Amino acid sequence: MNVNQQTVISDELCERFRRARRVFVLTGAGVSAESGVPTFRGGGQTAAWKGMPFDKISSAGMLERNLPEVWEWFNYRRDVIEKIEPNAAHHAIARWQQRFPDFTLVTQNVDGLHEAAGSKDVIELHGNIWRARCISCGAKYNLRDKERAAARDFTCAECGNYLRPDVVLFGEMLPVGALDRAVVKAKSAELCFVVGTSALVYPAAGFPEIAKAVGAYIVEINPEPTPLSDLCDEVIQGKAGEILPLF
Ligand code: BV8
Repeated sequence: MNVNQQTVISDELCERFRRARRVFVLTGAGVSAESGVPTFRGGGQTAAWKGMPFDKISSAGMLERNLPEVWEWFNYRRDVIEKIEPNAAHHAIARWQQRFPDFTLVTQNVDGLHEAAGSKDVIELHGNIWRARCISCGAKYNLRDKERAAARDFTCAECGNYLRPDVVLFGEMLPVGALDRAVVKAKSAELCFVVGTSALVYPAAGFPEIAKAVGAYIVEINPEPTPLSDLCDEVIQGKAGEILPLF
């Protein structure tokens, strides 16, 4: 173990990390911050769009009232993140998946960077900004398809109705399969990492509480304290891209 690792990671956590079999990781926007993806809160910034706070433009109500405006917001964000690469935190988490027999990665992020770093079977709680779906027949479309995205062609090839971003907006239910899988895995976790989330959005922020209730060791990695910090067994104040590669 190098000196830096010793100053950052407790012996207890090192031993647990070495012995663990069932590991649960929850990530938020902070894990993509060092890649250059703007976070929503924290660091003195809040994402806003034409003066609207992001949880208003990214809401079920706005989608019903003004789908074109929601598309403009998501088109802007795809343009911002299109050339962004995964960072050392994403790569470290992808390596962990090979290390533990029962590894679960649950992300609140919609940027697709975990998959780009090689993580498999990622539970995307809030969907994916690179997918669109038809509001009536549910057909899905890949927005990395340059032509469709450039043409801003958001009509369904199957039924002709409108497409929407395949992302969970505020006030919308999470994908049932994703939610159920995450709950089952949180309930069997021995070691739970909470990386780069302000822990304000539910039900995602509830998973560490579920893991804690079954005796998992909870570790938070974030430069700033969060409402979850007091629940954690260990809080490592730092950047994900610097801390995770130390394990
Ligand atoms: C729902 C997609 C049922 C859109 C997003 C209790 C139970 C259930 C629901 C609720 C509840 N209380 C309130 C609700 C409603 C709401 C909610 O939670 N509101 C909060 C704000 C109070 N929840 C919902 O609506 C959810 N739906 O529960 O369905 C239902 C239905 C109807 C009515 C009631 C219930 C749906 C939530 C999903 C919303 N969609 N995203 C889009 O992307 O535009 S959520 C959005 O916030 C993003 O996905 C984001 O990931 C997520 C959470 O934010 P974070 O990821 O934590 O990011 P943030 O910027 O906040 O923080 C970054 C952190 O990183 C900071 O702490 C910072 O310090 C740290 N950081 C910075 N740099 C680094 C770093 N960390 C490490 N390294 C660094 N380098």
